[in-house]
Amino acid sequence: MYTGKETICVVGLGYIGLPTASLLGTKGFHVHGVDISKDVVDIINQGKIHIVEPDLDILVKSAVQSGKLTASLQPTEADIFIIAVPTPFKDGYQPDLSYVERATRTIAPYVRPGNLVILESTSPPGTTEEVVGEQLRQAGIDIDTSVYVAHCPERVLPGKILRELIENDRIVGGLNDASTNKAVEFYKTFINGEVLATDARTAEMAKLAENTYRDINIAYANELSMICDQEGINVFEMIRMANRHPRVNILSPGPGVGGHCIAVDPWFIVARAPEKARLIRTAREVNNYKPKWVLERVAMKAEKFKRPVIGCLGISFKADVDDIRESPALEIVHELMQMNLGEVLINDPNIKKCNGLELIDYEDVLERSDILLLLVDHKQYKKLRATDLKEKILIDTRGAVL
Ligand code: SAJ
Repeated sequence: MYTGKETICVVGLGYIGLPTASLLGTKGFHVHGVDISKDVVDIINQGKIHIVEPDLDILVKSAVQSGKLTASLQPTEADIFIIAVPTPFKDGYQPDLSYVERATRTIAPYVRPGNLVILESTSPPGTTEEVVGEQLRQAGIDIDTSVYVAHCPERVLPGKILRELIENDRIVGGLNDASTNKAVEFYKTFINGEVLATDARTAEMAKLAENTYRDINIAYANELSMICDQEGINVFEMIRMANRHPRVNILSPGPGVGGHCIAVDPWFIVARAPEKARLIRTAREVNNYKPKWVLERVAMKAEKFKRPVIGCLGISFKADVDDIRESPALEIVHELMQMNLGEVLINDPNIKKCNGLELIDYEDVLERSDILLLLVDHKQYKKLRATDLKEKILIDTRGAVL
């Protein structure tokens, strides 16, 4: 039985690993976090954070100050190991599982009989067994009788991570029943949601299916937005109307789909079943096309000016975060600069620096732009009113301005 006083080694201190590690630290566990970046390790050991997420700073500070959370470049022995490293895709949209493989190899020398090893990274079906299990096996560990190995996909929404980490139901799937039971027991010590038991492959696929469900629904909204534009219909108003039907809930169009999850995970299904995953692939293609469509709109509007000032509002992948991974807004900004239609001004209230881009004050962008291109519905931008913009042209990809 887990008492809540065990030692836990969390590998990967990013958007999932750090909130999980600090939460467990404040729940009484002794947590040791591991990351390959010395900067990240140093920042955390000072009780500070390297990402933007509401209230995470308070949690990390409290866990570090109480001595329950430490970080380093190397793992330590522990009762439970949690792997929370990235699973991006590489060329040809094939899953890149090298981080999971490397993380497992790094912890293997520290894993002892009776330990529980959990993979939280979103992974294609079979990864827990074929990558984590296999690496442990190669290190001489008997994964059938000596240790417990399970997958428990993270499901938290950036921007609401701390609440969802506790409240969301969790799916737990072990490589065998004993592993499933052990992992279920662990999650029950700190989660208020239900902990649902299954096998590792089902847990892996369920997570991919959740994000793919959202991607397909956003693709529908994005496709509607392009059709409505052609028909002279305000898509946001139309969706508000349609959603008054009791069984309809159309999502919001935007400049495309970004982030390290929804824009990536459907490809893991396509990679496993390229012939069968036709709807899933098409939804990805629709969402990937949307930034190009937005750029065409900007180019059309720019024709009215000699050399317009184009003000871009937001570069993160979604509202109220600082995360730019796979951001369609950033893709659009980069492309706009290449197109050289005019002067490009950029603001993002959550980002001060971004590889070579100059970000300036929101007021400056508002003041100087001929065309305002709203790419992210950050809360600061939602206060804008169309009537305040006078003769400026507004391209509102998110329907944020009333
Ligand atoms: N988006 C739209 N329209 C919408 C909703 C989202 O264009 O109506 C865009 C966003 O702007 C963003 C992208 O989609 O560019 C993804 O944003 P998101 O808020 O839908 O999702 P993520 O990537 O922040 O988090 C998702 C969540 N998955 C689901 O909601 C099914 C989260 O629960 C997962 O834990 C996370 O992926 C993950 O880590 O896998």
